[in-house]
Amino acid sequence: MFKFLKEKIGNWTEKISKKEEIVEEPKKKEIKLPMKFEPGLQKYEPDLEKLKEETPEPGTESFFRKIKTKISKVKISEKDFEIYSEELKGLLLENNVAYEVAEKMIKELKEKIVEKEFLKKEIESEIKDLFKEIIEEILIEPYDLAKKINEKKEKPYVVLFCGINGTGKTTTIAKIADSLKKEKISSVIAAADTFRAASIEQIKEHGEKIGIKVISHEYGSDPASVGFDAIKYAKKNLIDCVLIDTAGRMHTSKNLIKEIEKISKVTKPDTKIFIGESITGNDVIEQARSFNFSIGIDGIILTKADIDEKGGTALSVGYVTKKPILYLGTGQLYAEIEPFDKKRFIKKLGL
Ligand SMILES: Nc1nc2c(ncn2[C@@H]2O[C@H](COP(=O)(O)OP(=O)(O)O)[C@@H](O)[C@H]2O)c(=O)[nH]1
Ligand SMILES: [Mg+2]
Repeated sequence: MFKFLKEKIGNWTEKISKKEEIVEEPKKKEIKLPMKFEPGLQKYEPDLEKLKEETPEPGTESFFRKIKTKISKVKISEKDFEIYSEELKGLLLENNVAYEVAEKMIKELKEKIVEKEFLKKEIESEIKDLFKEIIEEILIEPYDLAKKINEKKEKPYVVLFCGINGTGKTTTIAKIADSLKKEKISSVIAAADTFRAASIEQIKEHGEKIGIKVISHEYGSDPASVGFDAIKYAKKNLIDCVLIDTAGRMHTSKNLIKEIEKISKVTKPDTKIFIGESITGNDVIEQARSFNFSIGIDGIILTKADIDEKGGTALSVGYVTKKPILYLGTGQLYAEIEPFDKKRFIKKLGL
C-alpha cells in the first residue's frame, strides 16, 4: 500500500546525507612531554626545545590522531526538512491521508528529526522507525466485539450499522453474523433497510446461507420498529446479539439522518458501527464525521481493503473521529473480514 513511503524515505535520506555530513572530530592526541635529565638539578624536567620540534602546527594532519574508522553523522536542518516534507505531504495526500492527519504526521516527524544527529548508516531505518511510531500513535486500539457481547449480562447486545449506499453494510453484517456464529455467539439480523429495492431479499438470502434468522417488515415500513421487533425476538429466544442493517443514506440528507437518529433512539444500541469504503479517501472521512456527529459512532469497519492500494483512509478516519477501526473487509466471501491489527496494518504499508 504505502510502498511509496519506503522509497521516499530511502531517497530522501540519501539526499540529506549527501548534503550535510558531520565527521566527528577524533579525540585530541595526548601529548607526552619529552623529558631530559638535568644533572645539575638531579631531576627530570621537560625538554622544551624538543617539545617545540615535535609539536606540529595546529590544523596539520598529524596534530590530531587520525582514526581509521570515520563516524559520519548527519544532521537534518529545518530548511532541508521543509523542502522534503512538502514532497512527503503531497505523497500522503495522494494516498488518501486526510490533510489534517498529514500535517500532524509531518509536524511530529519534524519534532523527532530536525536538528538531531543521526548516524549516516542508520538514518534511513531510524526515520522509518520514527514514522512507524507516529502511525502507531495515530491508530486507535480496536475493541473486541465478541468479547463485548459476551461481557454484557442483559442480552441481547445490539449493534447498529450505518453508512452510505453501496459501501458494503449488508455484506459486512452477514460476515459478522457468520463469524460470531463460529464463536458460538447467536445473533438475529434486523432488515431495517426498508427503503432500497431488493434489500430485504438480499439480507434474507444471506441469512439462509449462514443459518441466521432475519426479522423483516414490508418495504416502506418504519425501520426503527423492525429493529425493535428484532430485539423483542432476541429477548424471547435468548439470542445474544441483534445486528441492525440500515438503508444507505447520504450523510448530507437531513431526513435520512433524522431517520437513523430515530432508529438509534428506539433500539438503544450497545455499539454503533460506521461502515465505509477504504477506497474513497476523503469522502469517507466526511461521512464518518457526520454520522459521528448525528448518532455518535463507536467503531468503524472499512470495506474493500482488498482493492485499496493506498492505505491512507484507515489512517485518517480513525484519527479524525477518534474511533477505532474494528475490521477490514477484504473481499466478497463471508470469511473475508479481518480484525484490524495495528502492527499488521503498518507492515502492510510497507514500513
Ligand atoms: N471487494 C470487496 N467487495 C465488497 C466488500 N464488501 C462488500 N463488497 C461488495 O460491495 C457491494 C455492495 O455491498 P452491499 O453489502 O450491498 O452494500 P450496502 O449498500 O452498504 O448494504 C457488493 O457487490 C458487495 O459484494 C469487500 O470487502 N471487498
Ligand atoms: Mg444494504
